[in-house]
Amino acid sequence: MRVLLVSANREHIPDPIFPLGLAYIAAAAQRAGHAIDIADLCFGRQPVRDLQRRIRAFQPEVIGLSIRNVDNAAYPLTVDYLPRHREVIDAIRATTSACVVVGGSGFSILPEQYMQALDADFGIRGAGEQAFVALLDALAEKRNPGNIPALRSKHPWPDNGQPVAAPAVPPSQSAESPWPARRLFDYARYIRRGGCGNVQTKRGCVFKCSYCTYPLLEGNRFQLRAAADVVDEIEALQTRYGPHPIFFVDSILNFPHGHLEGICEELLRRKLKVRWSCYATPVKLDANQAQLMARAGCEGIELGTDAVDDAQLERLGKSFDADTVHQANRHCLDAGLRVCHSLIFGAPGETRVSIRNTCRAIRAMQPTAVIAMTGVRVYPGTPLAEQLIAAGMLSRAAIGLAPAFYIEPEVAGFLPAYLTRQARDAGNWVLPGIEPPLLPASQRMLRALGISGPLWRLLRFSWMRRFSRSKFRRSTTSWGIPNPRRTLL
Ligand code: B12
Ligand code: SF4
Repeated sequence: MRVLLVSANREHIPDPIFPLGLAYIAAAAQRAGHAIDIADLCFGRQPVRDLQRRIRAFQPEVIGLSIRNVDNAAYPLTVDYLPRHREVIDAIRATTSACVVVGGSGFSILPEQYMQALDADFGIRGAGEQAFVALLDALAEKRNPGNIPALRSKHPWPDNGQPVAAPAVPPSQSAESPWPARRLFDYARYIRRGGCGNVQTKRGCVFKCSYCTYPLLEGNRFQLRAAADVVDEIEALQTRYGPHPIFFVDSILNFPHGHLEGICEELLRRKLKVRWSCYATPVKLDANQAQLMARAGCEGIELGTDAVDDAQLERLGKSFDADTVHQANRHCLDAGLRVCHSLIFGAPGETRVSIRNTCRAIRAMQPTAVIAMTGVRVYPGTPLAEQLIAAGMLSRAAIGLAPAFYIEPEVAGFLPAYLTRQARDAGNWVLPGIEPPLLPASQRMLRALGISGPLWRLLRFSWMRRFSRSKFRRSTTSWGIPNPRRTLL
């Protein structure tokens, strides 16, 4: 079949992100023998018109639309991407009668709601490689695709009715899975404009943090790739596109123990000089692990700390305590790694005391940077959503397309001003919901100067701190509109 794959993401903040998921889908569909073309809406001046031109030229039978983000997950400056996704679907419908299949992490968080809002023909929840190919094959043969796990459909099937909507089945991520088909995209432009490429070494997460969607999106067990296969992919990327930093998109790279170590040792064995960064958990992040990461080219890690107060960590369902955070932070700084702590303030049970404890502890740890969220985004299917529903604070129907946030009422009035003061005093804090980190123009300028890798690393320099305070903070993102439609629970 002729299949046009469309990446709808136009967000450039904190960086334009290469659509890795869609590149996996492209590779799988191409390997299955389908003719693939790509429309990436990230960079064009008139992306929707470009898309229509591409549709007219390629005449696709199927359009696969990738929706990565539903909103920017930040409060109070929430940016909702749904109107732009609707604009894309409307343009597709106005140009072609091709069948539209929607997927991606954004879609997968709210599949039923998105099916309705976008009036798509099909949707695929979770990992899409196998399901998309199975659907294409069925459409090509004009037969009922049967019980494709994770499939959502608008159409009743002529023979035996609707396919059964089974829960998403975790993807197979074996060494035999084709690597993402980056050559069909302008990957080099993402390196130039976004400062890094991206690679996935595993899927899933076994932890159960109360608010987190990652286990729902990727499965609650790990599916690991072999270290040699991961490093082959990195090596091929460096050869084809020249040396460039890599962000590992895994939920957390340093767990389970041994996986990251295997990749680092393989990078060292091949003497591959590549700078990389990742998300990590403080769990079992000891001196050996930090030193190995630093030797293997790691330039910075984003620690999913959330809080540095034992009671609050427990309420968030974290699997570590404040002491573990302190130790992990020390091991990383001692090893020469840059550390960015991600924090969430205002989750259920938060008090002024727990907020102050976290802020005091973070100050003492002297990390490179801090990204602090005001309030917690409530996603359907998470333990947090279930907890709020059970407590009668939220109805299931209320977690819909309008982004929903929770801020503990006791601290709701106090939090924004307090965090703003903390950020101003420290200089290396980013508050995405209050003061978005960068203006698109400033970020473009830094990239044009040849600065690559995560930009939060620069917050260790006083010039960057001054620059970011005076020039970077403005209430906008590159293509979203601050949205009053969000709900505060
Ligand atoms: C790594 C990551 C980042 C990194 C990316 C670094 C990099 N260079 O790649 C950073 C930190 C920069 C980042 C930033 C942001 N992120 Co982010 N990120 C992730 C994360 C952990 C992994 C994304 C990824 O690459 N996955 C690997 C690929 C292979 O998987 P995938 O894209 O899901 O694709 C699979 C399926 O979705 C499906 N699929 C994809 N497309 C299609 C299309 C079709 C047709 C089909 C059938 C299937 C299909 O098949 C694919 C292969 O199996 C996800 C959470 C997660 N676990 O998914 C959040 C996530 C995508 N991010 C999210 C958000 C909100 C953001 C930000 C807006 C945050 C902010 N305020 O700054 C920004 C936006 C940046 C931008 N320009 O878009 C949200 C999106 C949900 C939402 N609320 O909208 C997620 C889901 C996390 C969450 N809160 O739940 N992010
Ligand atoms: S916050 Fe991190 S460790 Fe916790 S469930 Fe999500 S991905 Fe896993």
